[in-house]
Amino acid sequence: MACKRGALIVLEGVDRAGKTTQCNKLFEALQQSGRPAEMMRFPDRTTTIGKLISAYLENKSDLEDHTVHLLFSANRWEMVPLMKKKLEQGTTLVVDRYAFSGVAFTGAKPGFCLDWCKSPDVGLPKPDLVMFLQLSPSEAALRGQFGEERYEKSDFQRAVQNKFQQLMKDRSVNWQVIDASQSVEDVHKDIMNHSLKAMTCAQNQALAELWK
Ligand code: ADP
Ligand code: 2DT
Repeated sequence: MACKRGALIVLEGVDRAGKTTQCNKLFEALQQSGRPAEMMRFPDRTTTIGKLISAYLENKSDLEDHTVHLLFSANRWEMVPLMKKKLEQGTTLVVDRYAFSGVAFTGAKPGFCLDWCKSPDVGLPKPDLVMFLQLSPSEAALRGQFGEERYEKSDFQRAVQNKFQQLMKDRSVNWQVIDASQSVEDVHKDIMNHSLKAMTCAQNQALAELWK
């Protein structure tokens, strides 16, 4: 029999919720317990498409809103063959942002509906678990100022948070809300518990397609 597949685990949340901190901790904990794991993040700024996105986020270039949305999606699709290969080999992927950030950020711009925003990502590998790190804007502010990048403004972040709330109503996705105001260790414990469960379920299920 082929080896059991790895799980696709995504962390989402507002700016400074602790996504990167927790992706690192989950990845390390899985590796240390002998479970094959790798980390990924979107946007992946290292590819040709990712470099266009990075320049846009750093305000070094301007791109039309639909165009940049499609580039973010293309930046995920270009990784799909590698993601599928790793998952089939039994490696669990811990992913910092995915299509949900894509929809929430573009959907927060005027004139965009969620259905249009979702469509280019329909059919991507469906995560076995999406954890939303929930943190209020006031608590996020205690963790430092916004950086200099394009979307790092409080009004826009509030609109993004609303879009995430809409996306989380979708029961076809395994959303788990995590209280990100806890200590780093306590957040990690919650994340580890949900992840181990999802990894066990994933072993006996074929990889599904997102929003299909
Ligand atoms: P994100 O990737 O969601 O933007 P980061 O992991 O980069 O968030 O964390 C943002 C800041 O908050 C960092 O300075 C990090 O050390 C700090 N931080 C992360 N998690 C916690 C926590 N649970 N409690 C307090 N500070 C935290
Ligand atoms: P970080 O690299 O700091 O996470 O910021 N974004 C992300 C989108 O607008 N669309 C997407 O599809 C994705 C994955 C969120 C990246 C910024 O880009 C936004 C913040």
